[in-house]
Amino acid sequence: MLNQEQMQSSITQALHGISPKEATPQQLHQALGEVVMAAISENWAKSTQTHEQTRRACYFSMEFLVGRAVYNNLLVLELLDTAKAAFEGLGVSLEALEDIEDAALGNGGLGRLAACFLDSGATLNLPLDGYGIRYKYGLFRQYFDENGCQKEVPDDWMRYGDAWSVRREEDAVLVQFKGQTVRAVPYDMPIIGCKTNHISTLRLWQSEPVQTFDFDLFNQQKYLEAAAETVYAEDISRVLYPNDDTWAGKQLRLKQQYFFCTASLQDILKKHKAAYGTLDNLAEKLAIQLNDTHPVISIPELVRLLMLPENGYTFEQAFGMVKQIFHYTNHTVMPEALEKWDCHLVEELLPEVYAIILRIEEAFMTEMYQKGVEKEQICRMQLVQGGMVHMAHMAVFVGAHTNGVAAIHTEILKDSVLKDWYAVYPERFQNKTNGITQRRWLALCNPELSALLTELLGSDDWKIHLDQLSALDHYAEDTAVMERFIQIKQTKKDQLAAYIARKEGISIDSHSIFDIQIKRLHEYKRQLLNAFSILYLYFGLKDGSIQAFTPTTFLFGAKAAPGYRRAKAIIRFIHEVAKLVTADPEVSDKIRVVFVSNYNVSYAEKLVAAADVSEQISTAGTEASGTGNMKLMLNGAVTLGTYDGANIEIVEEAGEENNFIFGAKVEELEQIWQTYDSRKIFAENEKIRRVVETLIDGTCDDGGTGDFRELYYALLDGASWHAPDHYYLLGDLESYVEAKLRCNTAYADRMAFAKMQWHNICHAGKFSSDRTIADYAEQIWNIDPVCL
Ligand code: 26Q
Repeated sequence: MLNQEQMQSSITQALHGISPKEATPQQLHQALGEVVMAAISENWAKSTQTHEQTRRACYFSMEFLVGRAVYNNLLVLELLDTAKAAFEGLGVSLEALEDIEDAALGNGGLGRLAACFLDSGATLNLPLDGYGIRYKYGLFRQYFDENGCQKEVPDDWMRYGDAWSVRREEDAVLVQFKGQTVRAVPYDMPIIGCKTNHISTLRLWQSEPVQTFDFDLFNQQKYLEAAAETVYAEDISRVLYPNDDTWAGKQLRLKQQYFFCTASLQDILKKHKAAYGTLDNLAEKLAIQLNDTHPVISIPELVRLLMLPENGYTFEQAFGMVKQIFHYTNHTVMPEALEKWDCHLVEELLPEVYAIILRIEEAFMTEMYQKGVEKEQICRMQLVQGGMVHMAHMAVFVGAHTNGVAAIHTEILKDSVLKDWYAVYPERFQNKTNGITQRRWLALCNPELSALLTELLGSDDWKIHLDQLSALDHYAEDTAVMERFIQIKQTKKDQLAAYIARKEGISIDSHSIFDIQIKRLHEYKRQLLNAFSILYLYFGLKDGSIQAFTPTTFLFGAKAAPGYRRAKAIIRFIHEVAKLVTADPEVSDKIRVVFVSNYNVSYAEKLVAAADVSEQISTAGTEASGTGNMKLMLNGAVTLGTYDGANIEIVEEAGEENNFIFGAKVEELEQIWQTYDSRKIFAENEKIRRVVETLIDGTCDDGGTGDFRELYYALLDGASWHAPDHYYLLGDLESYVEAKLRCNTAYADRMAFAKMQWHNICHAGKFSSDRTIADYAEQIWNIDPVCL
């Protein structure tokens, strides 16, 4: 493709006279981006054309958490070594690009999943493209003040340009709200397949004014007013909402949703007409996957567009097409996350769309009566209910398929959350267990382990066939190989320790166990349970009830939604625990606690590669799937977790004996809740009481805010919206600590522990997003690979 010399001279050219040694990392990045983008442009254009001329799938998502593009793109193009050499040839280092910011256009799991899916689609040669929003500000950057409180700063990720996007002025479309019209301008990012020439597209829409300036106002010297339209228009794609898993009925959020949905649909229809000269075969050529309910407004919008005079379909015709085109993925069972929009808000902003929603509701009622569904059940199922539009109901009713993201999650959908729907439309429900791309989450983040795997397999085909790792399972009995694995893990831990020393100013012992919990901060994910278990160990070590203990570093990485008080209180509490153990010479060589700041995709790449133990401790039945669990497994961490989400399938694949599973199961919890009394545990179990009391007895200081006391009462007395200890922390604490200690003891035999880790790596094949996407392609989208 490009050799070192060509790359070197192209970069020099792209620097436009700036000498490489004087160039900033951002300038080097920009230049390298230009060079690579030019090199792929032909394959990209060909792929785009092919997609437009075949049955294809579009992934609609409010979030694509792509992370840093530069290293990944070089990796899949097999240009990493070339680029390294070229940079060295110019007297600079490729590592300078470590300073390049992540594109954090997503919150967490759902957004990162969308990015992994596009990566897999490109690699599998599937005609699959992504559509979303080009937020000016992605997820906030996080730091902690001197008290361990989270502070947020805007993430101005394009400050120095955006080397991996192309603005496509010619594809801009208009978006109309009642009383406001804006222009949607697409920026395309290439999604480069691995070991193929195929390149897919992530098309992100940016909101701009139709007219930049009101010249009349300008001439009247009303300068602010003259520019007001610009400000209002740009508001729409200005910032990513930083909550995940809680819904708030904000008008701007609805505008964002409609903005990118209509822009994407208009774009798809335009391209379809150009390719086929008609929309009659639209349903034959198109599948749209809705990433949660966030893009569900697409459903009435597509009906509306098809009914426009220029397209000329009746409601019945349009609705018939739309029912075949859309498919819906559910990502959560938490009631507080379900999107319901106030009818007045929808009608006010989008009167024509609202009218279509009412017609869909009519069609729903007709169909239910036809099917003889009971009246009460129909009422529970209505799309419009209590003055709200229930987006999940619309998605299941109109969508051809509905899927959950792990086996247990799909079962929960079928027998509780969407039970009424499953009874009427059982054939619509499917499971698609999530996956992750092994390109970023092994090849890129762990080249040392990758090299070993490639050597043992005699090829690096595992990069596109992760199943092949199962052939390496027997090396668990090969001491020489295990010793090399242990050495590699040590290298990754050394590297992480060095990074943490530099970034956080904290030195950790890289020979201790690295026990890692990295994910968004949520009560249901139970970071507080982890903190409690650490305190339990701490007191046990101090009073001598725990004797043998391998030194462990407990690492946390998490962002809390800025308005989520309890989540922020938990962050502060963990900082307090960290202070407590660090300051105590009796234990500080046994336990260290570090909360890393600004956890993001690039940080995750370093953490997953270095982990020994993967904390996946959500209350059974709350985590739909989890995907971090898979990333850690693939890099040889054992799972310390509950029977929840994909953990269940992970231990099914890798063996319960190679992981540490604890806690109440979903079926058990149903019983337990009938009589659960956290106060009773608190009263009867002295050790648990000791731990929980640290919230209020002065051991940990919340700076007089009362935030820790609030956590304390939530556990013991509950609140108006939740029963006491709603996530069963006190109930699971003993069995959790027991599992943690078992894990700690197991590690003392480093060789035996390495074998467990190795088995996890070798059985991670199922969790490649290549498998997930091949299943979507075959069982939902009905699309085939393309040839260029
Ligand atoms: C909705 C309305 C208004 C504002 C924000 C939101 C919003 C945004 C993001 C609601 C939910 C999300 C994100 C949810 C999410 O990330 N869910 C996770 O999805 C992963 C991929 O399937 C799963 O692995 C996780 O278990 C699930 O929690």
